[in-house]
Amino acid sequence: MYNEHSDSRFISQLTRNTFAMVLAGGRGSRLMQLTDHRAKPAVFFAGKFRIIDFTLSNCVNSGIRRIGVATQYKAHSLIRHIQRGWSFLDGRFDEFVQLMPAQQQIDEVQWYQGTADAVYQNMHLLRRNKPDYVLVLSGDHIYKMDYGRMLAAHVKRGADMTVGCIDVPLAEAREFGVMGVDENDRVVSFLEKPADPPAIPGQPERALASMGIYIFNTRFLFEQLARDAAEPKSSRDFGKDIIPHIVPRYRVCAHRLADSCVGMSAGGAPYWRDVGTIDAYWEANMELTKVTPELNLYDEDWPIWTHQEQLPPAKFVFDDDKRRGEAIDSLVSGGCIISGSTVRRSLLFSQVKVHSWASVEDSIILPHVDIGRHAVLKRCVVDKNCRIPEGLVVGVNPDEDRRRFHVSKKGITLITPEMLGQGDYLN
Ligand code: ADQ
Ligand code: ADP
Repeated sequence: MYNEHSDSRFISQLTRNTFAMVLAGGRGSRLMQLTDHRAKPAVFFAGKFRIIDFTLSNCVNSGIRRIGVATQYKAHSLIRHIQRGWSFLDGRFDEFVQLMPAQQQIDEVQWYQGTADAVYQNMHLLRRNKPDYVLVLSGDHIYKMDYGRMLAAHVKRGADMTVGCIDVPLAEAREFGVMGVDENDRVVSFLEKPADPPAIPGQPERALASMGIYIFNTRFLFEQLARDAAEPKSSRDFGKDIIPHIVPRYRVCAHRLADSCVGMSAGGAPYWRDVGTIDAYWEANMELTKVTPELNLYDEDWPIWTHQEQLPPAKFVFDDDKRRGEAIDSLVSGGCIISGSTVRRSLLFSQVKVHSWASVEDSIILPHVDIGRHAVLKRCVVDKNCRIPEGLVVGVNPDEDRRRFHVSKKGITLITPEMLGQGDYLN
């Protein structure tokens, strides 16, 4: 019989015995110039966070507090963020976020190859922590999930490995690992990014996609990584090599996000976003300006932790000509000043200054941006540190925008300091 008390004791014991490995080394090149200088997990999101904060907060809120972050590509900004924002865990209780940069620990010829190699090369660190379970995560996605419930399901079902999954429209399934399951959600087939993905039986328009989240029994993981490392043809990737090998041979179970999702609205689909392109990034941020967004950032039971600078409150100024400085349907962070200008349906990260007569609409303005007088920004993503010149108009004439900036398929304009001739820090 279900007993709430013993069940939560059971889960907290599991989470305490788990080590989370967050893979944060991928390139994220479809975010264009936003990832020229920083890895995708370090990209800013939701007015004051970075993408990786969501995964790390899920760990901490789930009670998994031994966390490694494997970094590789353009890691400086990510490392700085983690050092500043994630050092609050208490080593006295054996809680930590540890950086694991690719350092040719095992193989002095190669950096991390695939995702499995990023874990394999850190096996000695994992071993030292003696966890019963290893939770492999990606630092690339936005969602709120209680990993404790996934761990409980993994253990109760006696699985060697459990894969987190979500059902997606069949047309989008090609970008994912796609699974087939039996009536007990045991995984019976796995195809990495198939050209012709199989549908869920009885649901011809949907497919079961891997979220790239895996729980392994530690010993089993070590055995599989060592076996794969001796395989000359392997690309050392979980999706391409490890999972297809183990599915027919061992007990691999699927766990649906809907069963562990936090704060899902009644009847709603679980929230999970890969903000991998400028359009997806813009849409997911814009969604937060709606009256009731799908992603609730205001849930006190599931706080999103981040690095936060000490800044004065946002300020809204009636300028000398009695023009109101206002922001409507917008998220405005600390240190911003909106003076005699209008901001609509936009997100202003910290220390953004909007000067008189300027207008900002449907835009994402990253930290430390200065928007000059009479500037007009519509459907833009403005990168950190840009100084928008007086009178610049963007989002009105697409051909003109395309000459100076990057314009996405859906017509979102990305503006970076380099595009404005401000790329050199000495200027
Ligand atoms: P992809 O999204 O293509 O597929 P991949 O590029 O392998 O995944 O990256 C997964 C995660 O690992 C990302 O967070 C990335 O930053 C990180 N990463 C990639 N290479 C790395 C390296 N060498 N070192 C450190 N970190 C690295 C995967 C699965 C699919 C699944 C999708 C879900 O293979 O089966 O459907 O994730 O998004
Ligand atoms: P973040 O807060 O993400 O670090 P920045 O825009 O300040 O944002 O910098 C991102 C990263 O890129 C940092 O590691 C910074 O040192 C580096 N960087 C920024 N601009 C340049 C540039 N023009 N050339 C080389 N590296 C840069």
